[in-house]
Amino acid sequence: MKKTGVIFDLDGVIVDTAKYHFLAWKNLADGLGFEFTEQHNELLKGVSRVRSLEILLDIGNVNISEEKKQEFLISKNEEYLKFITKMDASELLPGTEKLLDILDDLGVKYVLGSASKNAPLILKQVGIYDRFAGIVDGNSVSKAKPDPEVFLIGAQRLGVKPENCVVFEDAIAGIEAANTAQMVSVGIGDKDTLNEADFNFESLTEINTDVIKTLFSGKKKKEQSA
Ligand code: B16
Ligand code: MG
Repeated sequence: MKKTGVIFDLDGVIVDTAKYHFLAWKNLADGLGFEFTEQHNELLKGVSRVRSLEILLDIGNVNISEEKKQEFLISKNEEYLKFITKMDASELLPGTEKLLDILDDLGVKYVLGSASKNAPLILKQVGIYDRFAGIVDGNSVSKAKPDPEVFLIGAQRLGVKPENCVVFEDAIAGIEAANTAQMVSVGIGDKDTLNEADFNFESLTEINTDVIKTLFSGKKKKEQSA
């Protein structure tokens, strides 16, 4: 049997940290005197911290020095950490642990492929850090999604060919990255938004052993329905 592996995105797939990013970014925008809404926050999903700040400053039409930007990146992360350090296993999104159990039973290894520099801390807080064969996060990559770098490094850590990797992602940029890496892309969330994915599910609760086998069959959704 071919060697297969799984790569998980973090925010939006395993945990919902977007709500904490929102509160921390909103705090910064409030201080700068402009409104930052939940709709604005959608633009930051799956995007790196630096790029998120640039988008936020554009929304507020704010021009500041590089030095000030560095200051804001630090203060936003300090605010975000106040929420993250209170997280526990109850914040795992439904179906996560069951899916990891299925993969363990099948002998399929999995790694994390996230833009977050806080990924190791978050996985420790929710109690699943030790289960991963590797962590590829915002500290290990030089190019952000939609560049495939994060997932290609993930495949290397797994020792699995890219085409035999399945990626679970909730962001358009992440699906694009997985597709460019020639991996099987699985969109978790709104299927209209993630219509470039090979397969779509509302949440990880829908993934059982049979589904996993289908994902690894290499037969993509679009080819199946053709
Ligand atoms: P940090 P993912 C992403 O996580 C978030 O979706 C995105 O909103 C955030 O800006 C990014 O991580 C960086 O996070 O500030 O903790 O380094 O979806 O790639 O797991
Ligand atoms: Mg995500």
